[in-house]
Amino acid sequence: RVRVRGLSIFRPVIYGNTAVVLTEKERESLPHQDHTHRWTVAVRSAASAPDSETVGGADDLGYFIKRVTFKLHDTYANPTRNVDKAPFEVSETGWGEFEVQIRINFVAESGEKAITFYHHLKLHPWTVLGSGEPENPPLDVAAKMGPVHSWQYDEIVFNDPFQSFLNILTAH
Ligand code: SLL
Repeated sequence: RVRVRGLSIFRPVIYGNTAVVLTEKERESLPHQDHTHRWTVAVRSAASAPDSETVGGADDLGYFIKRVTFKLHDTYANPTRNVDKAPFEVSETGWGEFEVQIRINFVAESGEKAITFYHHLKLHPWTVLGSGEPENPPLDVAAKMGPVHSWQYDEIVFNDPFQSFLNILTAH
């Protein structure tokens, strides 16, 4: 296996979450009635043109990512969620914000070690109300403000990649 010395190649990604306030009806139909939000945490390509359905490109990371492990807060049942194909995302309901550990494993041909991102799951928007200080508005106000989005851009860099992995990367 031959490394291409001196070469760096990167793939741009975004990772983060969207969240919406549950309606009264949705809350009543859930096993956990204290849950207030539905959210999706995801890793997506930043290379493809965004479409109207999703932020970023949902489906084109699978050629170099083998698995994404989302480690949720311990209050969730089975907090370690493995996703083995695109779209690399987890959707849940809940009531609180917490830090999600996002571990990315690359395809075996890459010979690359896993990398880890951390994302603060964002549920509550900020507004400036009467007091003049930024604050999280009450749920009914937040519901009218629409979905919360919290995304970060990053570039996954591969240094001295194996020739075979470079071929995979550049074929896409
Ligand atoms: C907080 N430090 O106190 C955070 C913890 C935990 C969020 C937030 C649902 C868990 C379940 C859930 O939203 N956990 O399924 O009951 O704000």
